Amino acid sequence: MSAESLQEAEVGTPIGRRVVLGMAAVGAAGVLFGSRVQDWLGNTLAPITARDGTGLSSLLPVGRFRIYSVTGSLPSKLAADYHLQVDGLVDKPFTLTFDELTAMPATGLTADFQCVTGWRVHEVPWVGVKLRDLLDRAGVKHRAAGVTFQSFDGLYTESLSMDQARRDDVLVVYRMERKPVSRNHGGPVRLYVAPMYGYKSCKWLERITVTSKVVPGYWEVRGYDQDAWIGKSNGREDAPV
Ligand SMILES: Nc1nc2c(c(=O)[nH]1)N[C@H]1C(S)=C(S)[C@@H](COP(=O)(O)O)O[C@H]1N2
Ligand SMILES: [Mo]
Repeated sequence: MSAESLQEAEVGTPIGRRVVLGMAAVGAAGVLFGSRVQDWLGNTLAPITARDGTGLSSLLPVGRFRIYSVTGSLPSKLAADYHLQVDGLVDKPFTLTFDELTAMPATGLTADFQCVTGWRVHEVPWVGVKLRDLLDRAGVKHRAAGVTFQSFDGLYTESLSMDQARRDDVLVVYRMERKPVSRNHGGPVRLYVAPMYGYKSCKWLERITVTSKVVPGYWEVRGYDQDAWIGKSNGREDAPV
């Protein structure tokens, strides 16, 4: 797919001034809320919405998902201006344009998306490049043990162990629900970690860094589990989902 056709698809999502102001307020509340994440994990009686600390969704009704951004705003980047950097403990660090990324072998996967606060979107079609393929292209050094993801929102980070990062169902995604990944959903490129809660799926992805240890991400330093297996982490011991 060309960057031009994506640009066309990405325009036309105006966010009014009132909505932007509202999002800033929600974002600030979300940051405060984050420090109390352990409280709500123990409080199963609270309504889901009361535990939804980073949601912008009441302000942005956009289909089946809720839209999250810990910064309280939604960064924007055209596919034509996009770069993905892969670096750290690798033999050959590199940077890809959007077209170079989408020219790599693609993987499609239809799977659920679930936030740790309880909402779930069933059977989402995702298309992207296996994270493993990007790691192999860079040549991971033997002593590497973790992979960190950085967002061009300037704040959000996430991480996986090397074993988790090399799974078949961990994708660097540029299509979601049969469309280019929208700005709201972290476009032009986001991560999708199928077996884990949504906070692992870093939006507005711009950098993948191989590290000697697993470095806790934005929500991990605020109390979420590093290993975010759906139904088996963050205080939940459900049957397999
Ligand atoms: N950059 C960034 N990525 C992020 C988040 C965020 O706030 N900022 N929120 C995470 C959480 S908690 C969830 S559930 C999903 C939500 O994805 P969506 O906004 O596309 O529904 O994004 C994840 N990735
Ligand atoms: Mo989430």
